[in-house]
Amino acid sequence: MKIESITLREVQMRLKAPFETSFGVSHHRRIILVEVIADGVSGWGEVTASETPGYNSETTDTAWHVISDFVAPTLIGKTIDHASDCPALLAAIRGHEMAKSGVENALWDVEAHIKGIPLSKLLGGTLDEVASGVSLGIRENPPSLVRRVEEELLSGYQRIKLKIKPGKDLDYVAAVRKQFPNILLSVDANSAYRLEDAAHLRELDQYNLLMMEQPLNWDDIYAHSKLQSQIKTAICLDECINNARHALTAIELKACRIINIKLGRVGGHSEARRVEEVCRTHSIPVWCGGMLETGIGRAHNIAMSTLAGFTLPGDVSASKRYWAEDIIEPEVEVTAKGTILVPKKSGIGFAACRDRIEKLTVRTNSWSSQLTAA
Ligand code: OSB
Ligand code: MG
Repeated sequence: MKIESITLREVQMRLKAPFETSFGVSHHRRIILVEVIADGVSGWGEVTASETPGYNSETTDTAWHVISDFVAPTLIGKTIDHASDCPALLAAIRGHEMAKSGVENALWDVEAHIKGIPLSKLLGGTLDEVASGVSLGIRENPPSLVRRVEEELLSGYQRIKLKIKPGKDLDYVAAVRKQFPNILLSVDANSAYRLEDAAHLRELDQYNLLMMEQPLNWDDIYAHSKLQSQIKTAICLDECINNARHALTAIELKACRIINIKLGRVGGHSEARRVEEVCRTHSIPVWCGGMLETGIGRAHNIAMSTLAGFTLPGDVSASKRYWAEDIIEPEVEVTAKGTILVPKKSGIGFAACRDRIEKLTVRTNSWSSQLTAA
């Protein structure tokens, strides 16, 4: 595959409803879409960085800078056999996994189109439908959260995850658990607690939670190993895991019993497959996390979730939960039993709506191999 052009577009999209986590409230998204053309075939990727560095250290603007000044100039004009050759070419760029992931994943879409197979198959996936759960933002009071949970359960979602932070935790979880004694329920703290809060977090043990996601510092695997030995609830690491080495470290330190894989956070499909393999080999279940993506990112998440290690429902839900109108055709839909059917068309299996993307675009940058040919 000769990488002939790379185009970045920043699209701005308003969320249907604000989404509150322990690190802030998100009302609208600034998302970078990546289109790569190789051997005349177009592929799409999405950069999952947030607008602020509250989840991890990347932002929409750091990703724009890193792709524009380092990733695109390195790749343009290069010929590679497989999208999986991409990480080696980008190895000199430290960190910035989300920036690299947006570009690498577009190449995976191209490769699947060239081969005429769904991306899920190119990745080695085996499932033809994936289990879907939802992540619910922090609410003003427990009763309003209980109402939201009920709506999502009626739509069929298989697992409910509640965002928590100090002061908005025990009462909320207790209210939901009381109303729904048997559902798969988990919590996500996005690094809002400290090891000194262990006794407080142990209170959550009584609610039979599937997991407690990323309670402690975003970059501290060791502290999670100390906490896991003090609580019964399984810890799931999100923010801490940027690659397969981190996953192995966390597993060997017994810092978690579950891992959430996010494509952007680990740098793209190549590394995500390695994380899945490490976890599967050590009998650690994985599931696909979400970053309030457009349909392009959702499509990549669906393809990844077909790998054998993804045995728990993910945070990949219907387009209409987030967007009045998504930028792909068809939109992502969820069945009454809470599953997403894996597309059988080639590539990501959803078409990017160019007209709509054009209307939402606020800036572009592009590279073409003709211009850089020596
Ligand atoms: O920690 O999983 C997270 C959204 C933004 C940043 C971090 C997280 C989330 C979510 C949303 O939980 C999941 C989704 O996209 O539905
Ligand atoms: Mg999380």
